[in-house]
Amino acid sequence: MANPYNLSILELKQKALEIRRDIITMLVPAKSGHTGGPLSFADVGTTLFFHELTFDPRHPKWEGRDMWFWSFGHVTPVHYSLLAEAGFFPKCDLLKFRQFDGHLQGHPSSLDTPGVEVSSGSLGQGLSIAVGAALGSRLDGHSRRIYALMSDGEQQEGAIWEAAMSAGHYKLDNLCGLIDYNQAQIDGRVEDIMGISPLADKYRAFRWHVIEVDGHNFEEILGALDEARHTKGKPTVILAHTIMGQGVSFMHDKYEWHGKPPTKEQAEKALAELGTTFDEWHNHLATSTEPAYPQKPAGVLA
Ligand SMILES: Cc1ncc(C[n+]2csc(CCOP(=O)(O)OP(=O)(O)O)c2C)c(N)n1
Repeated sequence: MANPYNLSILELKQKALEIRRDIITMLVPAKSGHTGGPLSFADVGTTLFFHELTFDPRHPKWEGRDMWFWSFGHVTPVHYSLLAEAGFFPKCDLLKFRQFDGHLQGHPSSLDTPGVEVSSGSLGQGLSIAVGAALGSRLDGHSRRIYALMSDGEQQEGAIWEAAMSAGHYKLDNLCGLIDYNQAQIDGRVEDIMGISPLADKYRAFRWHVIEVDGHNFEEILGALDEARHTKGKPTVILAHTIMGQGVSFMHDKYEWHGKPPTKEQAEKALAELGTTFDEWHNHLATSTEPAYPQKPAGVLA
């Protein structure tokens, strides 16, 4: 089992930059959608898709794949960009985000989009689904790993804690939770709206192994994913400390960017900071009409 890209840290940094360019560019024609959370999760997401997960984009339902359940559904700009960059569909599709003639809905739909394991948007459900998949995989004797991608705001949902209790009780060491801990949510700071700290202690009390990392430091993210894979007898959760809007100075740590897209002018400013222009990156996406398949597919074609 291996990731089909297996990028180096230098390559991961470049890919994360491209993911941020995709996010900003696709939000302009959409005229709606989320910007802040996708930018904060871009580095963790890139590490997962381009170093950690086992999958074959030619065969999204390949039996040998790892499974990732995207519980905070609203961050579709980063979710779809990762899937497109990884080859699940052509990158030009990103320009049809949230439009009637595209397959990329505002919140992810497993019926419409290859690589979306489960539809989401209603916060707090992904960990329960992941626990079921982890138990099922264990029953089947399958060695795949299960990843539950969550946000900090959604830790306020009660269902998370029933699922966390089950995962600890059943010692699901094939399960890894990742939390985008950017301290921001839809209308303010998480600690002001409904405090979730001490989050690490809470998960430890529910019998999880807890790792805290700087979610913009690739060495730390890689180290944590490796440690999670080697942790036996309990599930692992990685608290990735991130910054809302990371990569764009005027969005940095501003919860106001939770759920609005940039205007064309704001996108130009953001893309200049990301080393390109709107026209250049839009043209790059528009002309990428074939899926970017990996040179070494992990799956059935290997
Ligand atoms: C069950 C449920 N309640 C409320 C919402 C509305 N909602 C959408 S995003 C969001 C904030 C969640 O916080 P977080 O995911 O940490 O936000 P981000 O870091 O992306 O700003 C809320 C309350 C929802 N999608 N689902």
